[in-house]
Amino acid sequence: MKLEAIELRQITMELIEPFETSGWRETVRPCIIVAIHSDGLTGYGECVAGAGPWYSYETVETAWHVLKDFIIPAVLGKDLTSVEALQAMLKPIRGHPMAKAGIEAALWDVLAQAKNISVAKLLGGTKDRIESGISIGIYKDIPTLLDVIEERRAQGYRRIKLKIKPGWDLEVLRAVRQRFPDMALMADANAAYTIADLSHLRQLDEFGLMMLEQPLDYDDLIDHSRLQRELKTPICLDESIKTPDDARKALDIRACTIINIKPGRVGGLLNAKKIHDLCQERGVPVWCGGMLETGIGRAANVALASLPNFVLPNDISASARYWKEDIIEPPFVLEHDGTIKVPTGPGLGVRVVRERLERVTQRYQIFRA
Ligand code: OSB
Ligand code: MG
Repeated sequence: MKLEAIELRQITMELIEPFETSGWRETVRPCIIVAIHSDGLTGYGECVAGAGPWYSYETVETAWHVLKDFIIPAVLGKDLTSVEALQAMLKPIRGHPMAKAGIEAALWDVLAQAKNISVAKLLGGTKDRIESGISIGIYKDIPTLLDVIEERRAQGYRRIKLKIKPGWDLEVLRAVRQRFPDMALMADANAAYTIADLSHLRQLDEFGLMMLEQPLDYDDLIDHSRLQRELKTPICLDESIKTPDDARKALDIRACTIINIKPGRVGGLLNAKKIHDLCQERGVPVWCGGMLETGIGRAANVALASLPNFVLPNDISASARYWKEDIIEPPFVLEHDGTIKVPTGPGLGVRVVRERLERVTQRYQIFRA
C-alpha cells in the first residue's frame, strides 16, 4: 500500500476531571493523531506523548519533530505491505517509541481495512470482549477517594488501581481495604520509591494487592529484581519495559512477574504483540495499560487486549471516564459484566468524527508524496 499522504494533527482534549499521579497532574490531554491515506482508505493512529516529559522523555513537541523531520520523510510515498517493513524502515531512528507507535497504529488500521478485517483479527486477537479496570488518581483526602471508588464500583469496574506515592500509600490502602475487603485492588507508584524504601514497601504485603506497579525508578530492572525477592506482592513493570528485549531481560532476572503492555511505550502494536507472545511462552500474565487515550488510541488498545494472554483486567475504561464527548462513534461503553466489547468492523472498527476532530485541533500539517 503506497503511503500517498500523511496528516499530523495535534489535538487537546479536556479531561472530565484532573488525573494526578506521584509525579504529575493532568487536566487536559494533548496528543497527536496521525492519519495515513492509501488506496482510497484512511487509517488513524494516536501518538500518546503528552504535555511534558513526566511519564517518559517524549512530549507532543518531540514527537511532532521526530514524526515531521525523520519518520514521515522515511516512509512517505513508500509501498508498505506489512508492519514489519515499517519497523525496518524506522530502525535507524533510535528511541522515540511513542512517535513510532503513532504512525504504526495508523498503518495497522489501513492494512486491516484493506483486508476487510478488524485490527483485533489482524493482530491475532481471540476475545470478543476485554476486561475493563479503572486507574484512580490521587485525591485531596481519603474520604473523597473512598467516595470515588464507591462510584466507580457502582458503574461496574471490578478492578481498582490506585496511584500511590510516599505519604499517600499505607494509610490510604488500609482505609480502602477496610471499606472494600474483597475488592480486586492494585497500586501504581509511577517510580516514586527507591530500594532504600525496602522495609516500607514490605508493609504493602498486608493489603493483598493483585500487584504493585512500577515502584522503583523508570528505567530500572536490577533493583526491582532485588525488591521482588523481598516482597510477596507481585511486581508489575510499566515504565521500565520499553522494548521486547527489556521484557526478556526483566523476566530473566525476575524483576517482575507481570507486565503492563502499552503500545506507545514499546514502539507500537507489533512490539506489544511480541512482548505478549514472549510472556505467554513463559507463563507470565499481561494486561494492557492506558495513557488516557481518545477513542482512536483506545480502539487500538482494545484490539491488542483481545489477544489470549491479556488475562488480567486492563486500564481500558469507558470513553465517559475520560471525555464528555469522544472523537469516535460509537464511544466505548462498560457492559454490565465489567467488560468492553471488541469492535468487529474493518480496521479499528470505530468511526472517527472529522468535525469533532477538527474542533479540538491545535496544529495541523499534511505531507503528500
Ligand atoms: O502509569 O499507567 C500509568 C495514565 C497516564 C500515564 C501513565 C499511567 C496512566 C494511568 C491511567 O494509570 C491509565 C488510563 O486509564 O488510561
Ligand atoms: Mg503505570
